[in-house]
Parts: sequence; C-alpha cells; structure tokens
Amino acid sequence: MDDVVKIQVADGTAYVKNLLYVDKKSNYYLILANHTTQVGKLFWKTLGLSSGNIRLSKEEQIADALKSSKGNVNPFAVANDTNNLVKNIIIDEELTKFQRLALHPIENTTTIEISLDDLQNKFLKAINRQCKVIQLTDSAAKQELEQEKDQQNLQTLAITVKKSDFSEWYQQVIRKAELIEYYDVSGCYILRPWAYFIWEQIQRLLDDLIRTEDVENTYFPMFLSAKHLNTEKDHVEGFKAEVAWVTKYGQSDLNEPLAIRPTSETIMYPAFAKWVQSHRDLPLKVNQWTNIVRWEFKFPTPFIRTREFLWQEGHTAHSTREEAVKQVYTILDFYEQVYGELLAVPVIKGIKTESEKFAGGDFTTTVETIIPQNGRGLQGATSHHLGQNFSKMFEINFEDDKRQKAFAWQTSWGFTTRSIGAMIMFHGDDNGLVLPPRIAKYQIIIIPIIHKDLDEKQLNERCEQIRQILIKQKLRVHFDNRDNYSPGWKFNKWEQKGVPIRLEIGPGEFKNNEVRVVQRFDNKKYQIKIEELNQLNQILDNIHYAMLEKARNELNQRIKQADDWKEFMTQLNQRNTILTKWCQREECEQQVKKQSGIESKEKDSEIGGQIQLTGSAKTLCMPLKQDEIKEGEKCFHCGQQAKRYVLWGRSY
Ligand code: 87F
Repeated sequence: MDDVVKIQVADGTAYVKNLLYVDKKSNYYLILANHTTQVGKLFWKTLGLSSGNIRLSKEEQIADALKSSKGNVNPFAVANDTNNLVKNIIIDEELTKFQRLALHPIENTTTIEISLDDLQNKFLKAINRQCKVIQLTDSAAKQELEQEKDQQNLQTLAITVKKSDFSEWYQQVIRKAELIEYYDVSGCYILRPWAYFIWEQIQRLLDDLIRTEDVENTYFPMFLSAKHLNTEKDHVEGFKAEVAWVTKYGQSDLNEPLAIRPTSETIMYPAFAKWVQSHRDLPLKVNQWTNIVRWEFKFPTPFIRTREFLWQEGHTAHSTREEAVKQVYTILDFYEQVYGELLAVPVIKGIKTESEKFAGGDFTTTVETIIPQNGRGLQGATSHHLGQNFSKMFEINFEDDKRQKAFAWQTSWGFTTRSIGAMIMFHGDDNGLVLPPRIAKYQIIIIPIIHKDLDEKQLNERCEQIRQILIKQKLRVHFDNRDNYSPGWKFNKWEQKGVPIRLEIGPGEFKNNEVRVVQRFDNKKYQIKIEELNQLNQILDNIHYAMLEKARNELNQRIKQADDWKEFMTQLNQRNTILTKWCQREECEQQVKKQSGIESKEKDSEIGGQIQLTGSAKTLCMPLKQDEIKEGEKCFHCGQQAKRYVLWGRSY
C-alpha cells in the first residue's frame, strides 16, 4: 500500500514513502516519510488536528488534489494543486539525517534523487509552498506531548503560597509532598508511604532507646467497657466528651457499648494488678505502638490534631518513688533525643503546671517546642509521674522486702505522630517540604540530565553505578530514570518532597567523573568527584546538625522575657512566647489566661484558615533549666513572691 520504490540506493540516500491524507473538510496533507518510519497517529495532535478525522486519500481524491493516481503520489505533483487543497506538506524528521531522498517523480517505475535542501529551497519555493519537518512516530509525539504536559504540571505542581501564609502553606505542603491524602471521615487522614516512613524511623530509634531501659512491647485490646473506663472516674471526667463508642454490630445493638481506647491506663492496669504480687515482680515496664481515637471538636489539622493518631504509650510500675521519678526523666531525655537527633527539632524540657498536668498523675514532664512562623507553643510529648494514684485505684500492690503491703509507683508516657507535624512546620520552606536526612525515605535523588552530546544509555549506566556506590554506603538513594519527565520537572518534584540531596549528572559531570550536589535545605550547589562520594554520609550528617542549629536559633528568637504585664502583652502580640518569673499560683495562671485573651490582638485571627487557634496565652511549661529565683523577686503578673520561671504562649 505504501508507495515504496524497491530499488537499491546508495548509502546516505533515504527512500521515501509518500502518503496523501485528507480530512472531513477535504483538506489534504502530504507526508514524506522515511520508509522505515512507523507513521503514528499522535503527531496529528502537534498540528492541532485529530487523527480520528483523517484518512488516507482514495484514488478519486488523489486525482482531485494532485491530478495524479494511486502509486504516483509525490511532492512534485503538488505543482498541480492549483486550488490549494494541500494544506500541509509534512517531512519526516528522520529524512534530515540523509544526504539525498529517493523519490519517484511520475510513476513508481522511475526514481530520482534529490537533497532535502533542494526539495525545500528549489522546488517547493518555486511553486510557492512550504513544508513542516516533524517527528512522525508515536513515541516521539508522545514525548513531545508529555513535555508539554510536564510544563503544565510544573505550574499546577508548585506551591502557590509562601510560608508566611502559614495555614494554606501547610495544607499544600503535606499534599504536594505526598505525605497525606484526605479521607472522608473528618479529622482522619491517610498517611502515605513518604510520611509513614518517617514514623517508622521514629519507631526504630525510640524503640531501641526504651529497650535499653528493659521496656517490653506488648499489645492490649483496643476496646474497653464502660465499667472499665469508669474505674478511674476523676482522670476520665475531663476527657469524657472525646471518647468514641461502638454501639452496634450489624443491625443489632451491643448489650454493652464498647469504648475505643483514647489511652490505655484503664485497659492495662487491671492486668498490672494481677502481674504484680511481690517486689520481685517490679519494675514492670511495658509499651505498645498503636493507634488511638479521641473525638476532638477543635478544628483538625493533619498530624497536629487528628481524631485517630499513632503513638507509643509506655507504662511502668516501680517499688520506690525515686525509681519511678528517674524513669520519668530518662524517658523525657529519650523524647528530646528523638526530636533533636532524628527530626532536627529543638525542644524545651519542662514540667507542666498543676492545671496543665495530666489530672490522673502527680506531675507531668513535657518536651515543648515553639513553631517559629507563628510563635505557637506545641506540646511535643509527655512523661508522667503517676505516683500511687492509679495503683491505689486498681490495687496494684506488692509485698515489700519487709512483708509489708505497698502500692506501686507508676509512670506513663507517650510520643505521637504529631511530632511529624512539628518537623514539617520547622523545616519546610516556600518550595515545600525539607526533610532532615535521618528521616528521609530517599536521602539522595540521582537525576540524569539528558543532552544531545551524551549517549543516554551510557549516562544511565553511570547513574546506576553511582547508585550502587551509595547503596554500599548504606545511604537511601533513588535513581529517577523516568524518561517521560524532564529534569526540570524532577527537580521540582523531589524538592517539594524534601529530599536532602540531589545529584545531577549532565554532560560536564559525565566527562569529568563528577556529580553536581544540590542541598535542599540551603540550596548550596557544588561538584564532587566520583571517588569522593564517600563524603556524602558526612555531608548528610552536617546537614542534619545545620538544620537543628538553624531551628534552635529560630526557636530561641521566639522566647522573650517580660517583667510586667505591658511587656508581656507586647511580646505576645508580636507572636512570641514569654518567659516570666511566676508565683506558681493557679489563680494567677487563670487570670493571665483570661486577661491575655481579652487583650489579645490575635484573637481568633486564624479562624477561617485551617488552623483554628485562640488568642489567650497559657503556660507551656516550667523549663527544667532555669535560674534560681531569689527572695524578693516578684511574679510578673500579681507581684507576689516569685517561685519559678514559667514559659507562656499561645499554643496548638
Ligand atoms: C481522652 C479521652 C479519655 C488524654 C484522653 O499522656 C482519656 C484521655 O487519659 C486521657 N486524653 N488522656 C491523658 C493521657 C495520659 C497518658 N497516657 C499514657 C499520656 C501518655 C500515654
């Protein structure tokens, strides 16, 4: 069917098939293609046409347009097209690679050779026609169309707001970095692999740390009966509204509704009572990694405040108070370590005030952080000393070495997926997520820069070699060798996903046995030799500490001191937290909370955004590290004798 002339031609000569197409409006298109070219359908799109409307011409149509016949279609016949029916003369780009084209001018029994240049600039010019040189194969057209789509994607892909538009920015970052997918139950979110990997890294480190304290992992059921839940009425009272219940199975009502664990004290401690008989059964230390459900009514924010979240909860029982207290602080140090060493988030260790502590316990220690962008305090994790409150209620008692009955001293502590939210808020920038290296699923992304002077296969082999070298160094590395995305698109994508280091390999790097290193967090760019790739571990470590240092400076800038109410409110309204001397009286604390709410310029300012926050300041913690307060030094608010420094702030 193709008008191919089966004759021998010299090297450098292409033999050409001539194809005349026609659309529904009787516009004709003449295609000159190399005989080996698979003429596809997609290239019509690049001419703004649809292949569905286009057919090969029939005998009468060929006669009509070119005054020629089947088997005799050729560009010279266009001279006969006096009515300008041929709209386009399309030359296969392949033909530009040959010196001469073999064509049959009158009939397919004779052949002439002509250069493409002569055809274009002598013949076609003479009859006042032009032609278009395009790629005719589907794969070529596909690439071109993909690249067009790429460009469009680049637009829609980019984060459309700056970090200063914080709520909107946060929502965009978590979606575009592929951390979160939305779900149709309010307050519940899908953690995508990019986010879940971070949680796995947290689990790994924290699990290793608590094992050094002989804590054992367990699993307790997620349901609890109303009777169970109410064993310890006081501590539950304030949380009651948040407990979710299962009341049905199939179409029937359950005899007794079951609560879904919001925390597991009342699930675990009846078992503790059975397991603890003598002082030899102590200490008892268990932990579980689970989900929990708290039906919050405040506005949900992915990671930060969700109705279901993941955590670990640790529970220990000891024979002495000192031992339990020591446990509380050891765990608090572990929490600080996870934040600092893994998430590169600085925290302040402290003790909660009486009104902010866990009501069921004796005292609550906490790691608090401050989100630099808005100066909001964020409780990072808590470690409680429960005293003997629960052991008395659940009868967790033992015979001490003098055969006296004694109640156990307990601790409980929890670390949640909220920590991931803090990390995103600290490190993300206008271009998206910035991951500290130790939690990044890919620490390094390799991107080849395809170039016409560079053999693609060789380039890919080089990239693969580099990947192998890095894998041997236990680095988490990915080679993005997709050929349907441009390097620019890839840069963008991996930048948004926060990959700490990008390695680019283009013609220059290839030739010089180098790679170009681009650091995500400070955009630093430099070349390193392939033999120096073993430096990357150190470079990633340096990045981690540089990120932590930067974050710590930003946090410190959000802590101001105030000696009186006026200074306090000024600092609060400038989005700072405030460290003050304080009398440590609950009444004074409540007054500050109330009054700061009334006088607050920020009140409800972020309602309508995604993150709803109030304007009043509360106590975040009394930092463990603080100066001593001397006799005569006064509380900043009420003027009574101060006892401790306390950190105040608006909070999440
Ligand atoms: C919500 C509903 C019911 C917090 C709740 O911090 C009960 C509770 O007891 C509740 N929200 N809490 C306090 C949890 C205390 C404690 N539990 C072990 C922790 C760490 C892990």
